[in-house]
Amino acid sequence: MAVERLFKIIIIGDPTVGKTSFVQRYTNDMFRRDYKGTIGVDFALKVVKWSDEETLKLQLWDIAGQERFTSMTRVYYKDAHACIIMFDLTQKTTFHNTLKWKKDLDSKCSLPDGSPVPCILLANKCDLPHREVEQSEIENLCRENEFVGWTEISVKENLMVEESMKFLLEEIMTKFGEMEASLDSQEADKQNIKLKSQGGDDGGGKCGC
Ligand SMILES: Nc1nc2c(ncn2[C@@H]2O[C@H](COP(=O)(O)OP(=O)(O)OP(=O)(O)O)[C@@H](O)[C@H]2O)c(=O)[nH]1
Ligand SMILES: [Mg+2]
Repeated sequence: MAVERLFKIIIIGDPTVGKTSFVQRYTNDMFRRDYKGTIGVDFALKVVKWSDEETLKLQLWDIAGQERFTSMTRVYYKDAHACIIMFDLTQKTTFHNTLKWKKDLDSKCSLPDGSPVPCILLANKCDLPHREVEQSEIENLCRENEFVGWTEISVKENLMVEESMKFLLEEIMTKFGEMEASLDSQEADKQNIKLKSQGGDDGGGKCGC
Protein backbone atom coordinates (compact mmCIF):
# COMPACT_ATOMS: atom_id res chain seq x y z
CA MET A 1 0.00 0.00 0.00
CA ALA A 2 1.42 3.42 -0.95
CA VAL A 3 2.01 5.74 1.99
CA GLU A 4 2.86 9.43 1.72
CA ARG A 5 4.36 11.21 4.71
CA LEU A 6 4.77 14.93 5.11
CA PHE A 7 7.63 16.21 7.24
CA LYS A 8 8.42 19.78 8.18
CA ILE A 9 12.16 20.34 8.54
CA ILE A 10 13.50 23.66 9.78
CA ILE A 11 16.98 24.98 9.03
CA ILE A 12 18.45 27.44 11.49
CA GLY A 13 21.80 29.00 12.35
CA ASP A 14 23.58 32.37 12.17
CA PRO A 15 23.51 34.59 9.08
CA THR A 16 25.85 33.61 6.20
CA VAL A 17 26.58 30.06 7.41
CA GLY A 18 25.03 28.63 4.22
CA LYS A 19 21.44 27.58 5.05
CA THR A 20 19.88 28.88 1.84
CA SER A 21 22.77 27.47 -0.17
CA PHE A 22 22.17 24.08 1.47
CA VAL A 23 18.48 24.08 0.58
CA GLN A 24 19.23 25.18 -3.00
CA ARG A 25 21.85 22.46 -3.38
CA TYR A 26 19.60 19.77 -1.93
CA THR A 27 16.49 20.69 -3.88
CA ASN A 28 17.90 22.04 -7.20
CA ASP A 29 21.58 21.04 -7.17
CA MET A 30 22.51 24.70 -7.49
CA PHE A 31 25.17 26.86 -5.85
CA ARG A 32 25.56 30.64 -5.93
CA ARG A 33 28.65 32.49 -4.80
CA ASP A 34 26.91 35.78 -4.09
CA TYR A 35 25.15 36.34 -0.78
CA LYS A 36 21.56 37.50 -0.60
CA GLY A 37 20.38 37.28 3.00
CA THR A 38 17.03 35.59 3.59
CA ILE A 39 14.25 37.81 4.85
CA GLY A 40 12.00 36.06 7.35
CA VAL A 41 11.62 32.57 5.99
CA ASP A 42 11.80 30.80 2.61
CA PHE A 43 10.17 27.51 1.72
CA ALA A 44 11.19 24.64 -0.51
CA LEU A 45 9.66 21.27 -1.18
CA LYS A 46 11.42 18.03 -1.99
CA VAL A 47 9.84 14.67 -2.66
CA VAL A 48 11.94 11.65 -1.73
CA LYS A 49 11.08 8.09 -2.68
CA TRP A 50 11.97 6.30 0.53
CA SER A 51 10.95 2.75 -0.35
CA ASP A 52 8.57 0.91 -2.69
CA GLU A 53 5.70 1.82 -0.38
CA GLU A 54 6.76 5.13 1.14
CA THR A 55 7.18 8.60 -0.32
CA LEU A 56 8.37 11.47 1.85
CA LYS A 57 7.29 15.02 1.15
CA LEU A 58 9.77 17.33 2.80
CA GLN A 59 8.77 20.87 3.53
CA LEU A 60 12.01 22.76 4.16
CA TRP A 61 11.76 25.98 6.18
CA ASP A 62 14.87 28.08 5.57
CA ILE A 63 14.81 30.60 8.41
CA ALA A 64 16.89 33.80 8.21
CA GLY A 65 19.76 33.94 10.71
CA GLN A 66 18.57 37.37 11.85
CA GLU A 67 15.34 35.83 13.07
CA ARG A 68 16.86 34.53 16.32
CA PHE A 69 16.42 38.05 17.67
CA THR A 70 12.72 38.17 16.89
CA SER A 71 9.72 36.53 18.50
CA MET A 72 8.77 34.90 15.20
CA THR A 73 10.88 31.77 15.76
CA ARG A 74 8.11 30.21 17.86
CA VAL A 75 5.77 30.51 14.87
CA TYR A 76 8.34 29.10 12.46
CA TYR A 77 9.28 26.17 14.74
CA LYS A 78 5.67 25.10 15.34
CA ASP A 79 4.96 21.46 14.40
CA ALA A 80 8.49 20.85 13.08
CA HIS A 81 9.40 17.18 12.75
CA ALA A 82 13.15 17.74 12.54
CA CYS A 83 15.77 20.45 12.56
CA ILE A 84 19.13 21.25 11.00
CA ILE A 85 21.39 23.62 12.89
CA MET A 86 24.26 24.90 10.77
CA PHE A 87 27.44 26.82 11.46
CA ASP A 88 30.43 27.99 9.46
CA LEU A 89 33.69 26.18 10.31
CA THR A 90 35.62 29.35 9.53
CA GLN A 91 33.67 31.57 11.98
CA LYS A 92 33.88 30.43 15.58
CA THR A 93 31.07 32.64 16.84
CA THR A 94 28.62 30.83 14.56
CA PHE A 95 29.71 27.56 16.24
CA HIS A 96 29.13 28.94 19.76
CA ASN A 97 25.76 30.31 18.69
CA THR A 98 24.52 26.86 17.67
CA LEU A 99 23.90 26.30 21.38
CA LYS A 100 21.67 29.37 21.55
CA TRP A 101 19.74 28.12 18.54
CA LYS A 102 19.35 24.67 20.10
CA LYS A 103 18.11 26.15 23.38
CA ASP A 104 15.72 28.43 21.53
CA LEU A 105 14.35 25.44 19.63
CA ASP A 106 13.99 23.13 22.65
CA SER A 107 12.34 25.81 24.75
CA LYS A 108 9.69 26.53 22.13
CA CYS A 109 9.03 23.25 20.39
CA SER A 110 8.89 19.49 20.97
CA LEU A 111 7.42 16.40 19.29
CA PRO A 112 3.86 15.29 20.13
CA ASP A 113 5.24 12.75 22.66
CA GLY A 114 7.13 15.53 24.44
CA SER A 115 10.61 14.50 23.25
CA PRO A 116 13.00 17.04 21.68
CA VAL A 117 12.79 17.63 17.94
CA PRO A 118 15.52 15.48 16.27
CA CYS A 119 18.29 17.89 15.40
CA ILE A 120 21.46 17.42 13.35
CA LEU A 121 24.48 19.74 13.53
CA LEU A 122 26.10 20.64 10.20
CA ALA A 123 29.56 22.19 10.01
CA ASN A 124 29.60 23.93 6.64
CA LYS A 125 32.36 25.32 4.40
CA CYS A 126 34.88 22.52 4.96
CA ASP A 127 36.28 23.41 1.53
CA LEU A 128 37.90 26.53 3.02
CA PRO A 129 41.42 26.22 4.48
CA HIS A 130 41.25 28.62 7.46
CA ARG A 131 39.03 26.70 9.87
CA GLU A 132 38.44 28.01 13.40
CA VAL A 133 36.69 24.98 14.98
CA GLU A 134 38.29 21.62 15.84
CA GLN A 135 36.50 18.31 15.36
CA SER A 136 36.83 17.43 19.06
CA GLU A 137 34.95 20.63 20.02
CA ILE A 138 32.10 19.75 17.65
CA GLU A 139 32.03 16.19 18.95
CA ASN A 140 31.70 17.41 22.57
CA LEU A 141 29.06 20.01 21.83
CA CYS A 142 27.05 17.47 19.89
CA ARG A 143 27.20 14.87 22.67
CA GLU A 144 26.47 17.28 25.51
CA ASN A 145 23.50 18.91 23.82
CA GLU A 146 21.52 16.00 22.46
CA PHE A 147 22.11 16.42 18.76
CA VAL A 148 21.33 13.21 16.87
CA GLY A 149 24.63 13.57 14.99
CA TRP A 150 26.95 15.94 13.18
CA THR A 151 29.06 16.08 10.06
CA GLU A 152 31.25 18.46 8.13
CA ILE A 153 29.85 19.45 4.78
CA SER A 154 30.63 21.72 1.88
CA VAL A 155 27.59 22.98 0.06
CA LYS A 156 29.92 24.56 -2.49
CA GLU A 157 31.68 21.30 -3.33
CA ASN A 158 28.53 19.25 -2.77
CA LEU A 159 30.16 17.20 0.00
CA MET A 160 27.91 15.28 2.43
CA VAL A 161 24.75 17.25 1.55
CA GLU A 162 22.68 14.30 0.36
CA GLU A 163 24.23 11.98 2.99
CA SER A 164 23.47 14.27 5.91
CA MET A 165 19.85 14.58 4.82
CA LYS A 166 19.58 10.80 4.44
CA PHE A 167 20.90 10.38 7.97
CA LEU A 168 18.37 12.88 9.33
CA LEU A 169 15.51 11.21 7.45
CA GLU A 170 16.48 7.85 8.91
CA GLU A 171 16.34 9.41 12.38
CA ILE A 172 12.91 10.90 11.65
CA MET A 173 11.55 7.63 10.27
CA THR A 174 12.81 5.68 13.30
CA LYS A 175 11.37 8.22 15.72
CA PHE A 176 8.00 8.41 14.03
CA GLY A 177 7.89 4.63 13.63
CA GLU A 178 8.35 4.34 17.42
CA MET A 179 5.70 6.99 18.09
CA GLU A 180 3.20 5.25 15.80
CA ALA A 181 3.91 1.89 17.45
CA SER A 182 3.34 3.43 20.86
CA LEU A 183 0.07 5.04 19.69
CA ASP A 184 -1.03 1.69 18.20
CA SER A 185 -0.37 -0.09 21.48
CA GLN A 186 -2.21 2.64 23.44
CA GLU A 187 -5.13 2.23 21.05
CA ALA A 188 -4.98 -1.55 21.48
CA ASP A 189 -5.00 -1.06 25.29
CA LYS A 190 -8.08 1.16 25.00
CA GLN A 191 -9.85 -1.45 22.88
CA ASN A 192 -8.88 -4.05 25.42
CA ILE A 193 -10.37 -1.98 28.23
CA LYS A 194 -13.55 -1.47 26.20
CA LEU A 195 -13.81 -5.19 25.51
CA LYS A 196 -13.25 -6.03 29.16
CA SER A 197 -15.84 -3.55 30.34
CA GLN A 198 -18.37 -4.81 27.76
CA GLY A 199 -17.87 -8.51 28.35
CA GLY A 200 -17.46 -10.74 31.44
CA ASP A 201 -20.02 -11.90 33.96
CA ASP A 202 -19.65 -8.98 36.31
CA GLY A 203 -22.19 -6.92 34.48
CA GLY A 204 -19.32 -4.92 32.94
CA GLY A 205 -20.28 -2.13 30.60
CA LYS A 206 -23.12 -0.98 32.86
CA CYS A 207 -22.71 2.18 34.75
CA GLY A 208 -21.75 1.40 38.32
CA CYS A 209 -22.89 4.63 39.90
N1 LIG B 1 33.26 28.49 0.44
C1 LIG B 1 31.96 28.20 0.66
N2 LIG B 1 31.03 29.17 0.65
C2 LIG B 1 29.74 28.83 0.91
C3 LIG B 1 29.35 27.49 1.18
N3 LIG B 1 28.02 27.47 1.42
C4 LIG B 1 27.60 28.74 1.28
N4 LIG B 1 28.64 29.56 0.96
C5 LIG B 1 28.56 31.02 0.73
O1 LIG B 1 28.21 31.66 1.96
C6 LIG B 1 27.42 32.83 1.71
C7 LIG B 1 26.16 32.81 2.56
O2 LIG B 1 25.33 31.72 2.15
P1 LIG B 1 23.75 31.68 2.42
O3 LIG B 1 23.33 30.31 2.04
O4 LIG B 1 23.07 32.82 1.77
O5 LIG B 1 23.70 31.90 4.01
P2 LIG B 1 22.42 31.85 4.99
O6 LIG B 1 22.82 30.97 6.14
O7 LIG B 1 21.22 31.46 4.25
O8 LIG B 1 22.33 33.36 5.50
P3 LIG B 1 21.00 34.15 6.03
O9 LIG B 1 19.94 34.01 4.99
O10 LIG B 1 21.47 35.58 6.20
O11 LIG B 1 20.61 33.56 7.34
C8 LIG B 1 27.16 32.85 0.20
O12 LIG B 1 28.06 33.77 -0.38
C9 LIG B 1 27.47 31.43 -0.26
O13 LIG B 1 27.94 31.38 -1.60
C10 LIG B 1 30.39 26.47 1.19
O14 LIG B 1 30.17 25.28 1.42
N5 LIG B 1 31.67 26.90 0.95
MG1 LIG C 1 19.47 32.48 3.83
